[in-house]
Amino acid sequence: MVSPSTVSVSITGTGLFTPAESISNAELAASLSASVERWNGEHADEIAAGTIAPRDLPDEAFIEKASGIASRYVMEKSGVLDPDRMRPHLPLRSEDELGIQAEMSLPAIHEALEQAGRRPSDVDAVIVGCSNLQRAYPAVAIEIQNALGAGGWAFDMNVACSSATFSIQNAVDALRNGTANCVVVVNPEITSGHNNFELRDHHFIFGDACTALVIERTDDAVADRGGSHGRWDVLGTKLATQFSNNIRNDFGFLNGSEDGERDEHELVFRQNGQSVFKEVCPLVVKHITGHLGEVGIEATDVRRFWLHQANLKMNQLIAKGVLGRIPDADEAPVILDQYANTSSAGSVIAFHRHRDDLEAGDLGVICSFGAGYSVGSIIVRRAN
Ligand code: CO8
Repeated sequence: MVSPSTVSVSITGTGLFTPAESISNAELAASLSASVERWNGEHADEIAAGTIAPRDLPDEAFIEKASGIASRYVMEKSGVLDPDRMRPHLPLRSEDELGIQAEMSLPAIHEALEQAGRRPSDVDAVIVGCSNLQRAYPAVAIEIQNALGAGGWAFDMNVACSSATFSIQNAVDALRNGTANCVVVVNPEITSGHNNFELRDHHFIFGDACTALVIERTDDAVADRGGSHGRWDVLGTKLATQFSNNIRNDFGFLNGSEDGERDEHELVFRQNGQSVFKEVCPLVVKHITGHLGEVGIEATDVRRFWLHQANLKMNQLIAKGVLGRIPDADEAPVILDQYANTSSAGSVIAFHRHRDDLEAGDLGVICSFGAGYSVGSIIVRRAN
């Protein structure tokens, strides 16, 4: 019997769904400013008496300077920009209608399957990995499996921003163990549903998108051979977690049963951004350097890093720690200027959009990092 660890596995296709609507920093700052100014006006007496502090206004220029983000896509824009609402309008759907996360997953999956030269009926495993799921059950992955007409099994999983790389590891394990033959990993991130658009520290960070990958045993791959997207052999996967409260969202199934009052800001995304920046960067440098060492690859031999897309300076610092110098956009492509932080989808969007120019034999690293803390790296080599 072939040992599972010697079975070669490849990424044979990727897909991306980008929502139709986009919000610029200027639009976002204007809507939050209107909300803050009204709040300060309503509390003018207390502010004048010094019993409460005025709320600070957002600054459009700060956003791009601090993060590298210029705009973000969202599933629904008018609700996010409405100072009376500050969250998307997502019409309630009946049980007979396709759910919104399944709906955004299907185009991304179909694109990935087309690249892989596969039909939906070839799929025998679907893993949904994303930072927030629209319901407890039935699993969104099973709904997608049904809508695709796929066989096998499906499940949902959540490791926040690292959900895609952790899903890829699960797919690779299933293929090596022989429990699946053609796995779809899909990351439907509707971050606008659980971002906090009411606080200037958080309102600009996230955007919506969905990515998909098809992963198969290398010997089974039919896409190719020499197609512009290439077959990408997985040389190694490595995951790590380390507990931290610096990125949290306490929304959950037990909220209704909890005795005691919660601050409503605890039930959406919140973080201590500076601490995350300081603590996660060295963690990721150590992780990638260690993983490359285990696989026997010099960092300088890596042609491209498709890093998690949260903050431009963070990515430059991480790549500098690994390479010894700040990389150019060709070595570590940036998509967060246009997409913002799309949680688990970010590094896969970078891989999807910036890999066709690489040549057979070129090496790359897909790497995610975020809440948990969690870090995941996938080392790949272009095969054709
Ligand atoms: N406009 C004007 N001023 C602002 C704004 C704004 N929009 N935002 C903050 N400021 C102010 C602050 O209030 C602060 O003011 P003061 O000095 O008076 O207190 C000042 O600017 C400086 O603020 P910071 O110190 O916070 O600024 P930084 O330079 O640290 O930049 C960043 C903030 C950009 C957030 C930066 O810290 C960062 O990117 N850190 C890394 C964060 C990160 O990678 N997090 C990972 C999160 S992703 C994840 O894992 C969660 C997945 C779940 C998905 C959730 C979807 C909703």
